[in-house]
Amino acid sequence: MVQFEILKKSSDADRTQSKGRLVVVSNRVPVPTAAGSPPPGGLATALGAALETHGGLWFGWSGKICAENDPPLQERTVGNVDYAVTDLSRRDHDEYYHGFANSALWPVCHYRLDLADLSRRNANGYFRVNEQFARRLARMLRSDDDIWVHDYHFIPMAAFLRDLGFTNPLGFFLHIPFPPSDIAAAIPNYDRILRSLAAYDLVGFQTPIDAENFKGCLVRAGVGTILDGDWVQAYGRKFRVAAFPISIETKAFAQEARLAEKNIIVKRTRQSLEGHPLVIGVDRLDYSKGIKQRIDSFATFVEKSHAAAKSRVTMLQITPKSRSEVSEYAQMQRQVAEHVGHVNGKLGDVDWTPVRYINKAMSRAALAGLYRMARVGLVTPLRDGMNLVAKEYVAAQSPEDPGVLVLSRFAGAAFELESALIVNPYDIEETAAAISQAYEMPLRERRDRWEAMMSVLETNDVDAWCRRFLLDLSGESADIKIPDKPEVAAMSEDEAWRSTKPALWTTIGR
Ligand code: ADQ
Repeated sequence: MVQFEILKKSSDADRTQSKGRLVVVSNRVPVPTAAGSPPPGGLATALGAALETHGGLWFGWSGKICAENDPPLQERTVGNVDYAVTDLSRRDHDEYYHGFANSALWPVCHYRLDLADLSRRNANGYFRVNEQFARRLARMLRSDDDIWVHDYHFIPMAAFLRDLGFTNPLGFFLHIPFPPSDIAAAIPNYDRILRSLAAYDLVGFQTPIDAENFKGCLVRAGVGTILDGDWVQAYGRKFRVAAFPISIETKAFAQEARLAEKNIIVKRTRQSLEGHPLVIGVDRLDYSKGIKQRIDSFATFVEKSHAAAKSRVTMLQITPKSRSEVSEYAQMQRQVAEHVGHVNGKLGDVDWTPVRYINKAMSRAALAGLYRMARVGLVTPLRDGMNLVAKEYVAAQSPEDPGVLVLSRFAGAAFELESALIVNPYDIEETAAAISQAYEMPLRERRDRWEAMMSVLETNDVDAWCRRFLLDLSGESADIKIPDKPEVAAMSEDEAWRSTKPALWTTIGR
């Protein structure tokens, strides 16, 4: 066992900054390769920049499966950043990644108990792999490191590190939603999951509702007390719980969209449309994204709107396949493809395919250009932590002639992008009406709505998100003395919405 006492404080020579290093733990790690890597996404760029500034270590899974049971650590240093990754054995991959993370935590956190594998079969694998990762990480940690763990794959990381003697500031950010207690309690080993989250100093969620849901879980389980501000006391520890809405590289994405006219995919799409208007949807293939309902809403819009049918509006749904090894995903792929065929058969003509459905990943430049070309952006997940596509669509628009975002109220992005047309994605008629409103919206209103959303994205870009989390993490520790306060009941979902974003609350009613 690695004991804290044997970990030396790093010498001044070890440190590139006056502060300690930043250590990021995430399931996938964008290790730069000698051959050159594909351009990283916004999150990787922001975290990479923070790591480069502080000096740091990025640790996680390599994304590969290997035949060995105890695969070695693969390390690489680029600039100021050390990367350390490990493969997973087939058994670990099946139990930890596909089994518990993607077949239990993912569906439950997206409010889909009907799709969750709620047996305890894979839970042991999940905790076992987390312990292995924690032990490996422990060997590389210094006492002055700040550690930032990402997402549902690594919830137990802090608890294992605490067991190994680490008292470092430990932060956690959940990229996906956190459901209310009556749903969350279905997670196998629920109490251990709550206890594991309580081992962090700062637990970050995408929205205030997710944060309130987590606090509500602690209170309902009788293990936690809500203190003043963001403070919570549970399982004998005091820690903070807060919302940190993730964002995109707003300026860079807008710039990419401005330059994308020349992109070959964008050119080919424009030519093929022959001047007909475009509606766009972009998502990983996942049941949380509401793709089938979206296609139904678009079809209803086309059926009801004479103008839309006459102008031969086209919906482009770009959906790279994901997690095909999980049976729900393979089944969904078949269902969506069949459904698109059915809609096109019913509504299309010899020279018009109303829905173009593409299972391809695209470059960021191509996506940016396609977003900009689309008169309406359809982002209608049934449940989503944030949904960066919504933010990318807004950032990509032309200020002179912006398109309109139709956004699910169940996407975390709805908290910030109040000027989108907010819809209930389960309500096909309502969403179809919103598409129609977007399609016909006058320029003045389109500009007003876009300017309001863009100003939010310019203030809260991914760098601001990253800075805010790290400042909050480094400015506190479980040792800080805070006065005990009487328990405050967790807010209800309605109260949380109203207290945080009154304007959105009224918008949703439309
Ligand atoms: P995701 O579920 O993957 O992320 P999202 O936030 O929309 O969802 O991010 C998807 C990203 O993939 C976007 O940057 C998008 O551009 C890109 N993408 C989608 N389709 C693509 C395609 N065909 N080709 C290339 N790129 C494509 C999880 C959570 C979200 C949360 C994010 C970040 O589920 O709720 O917003 O993490 O925290």
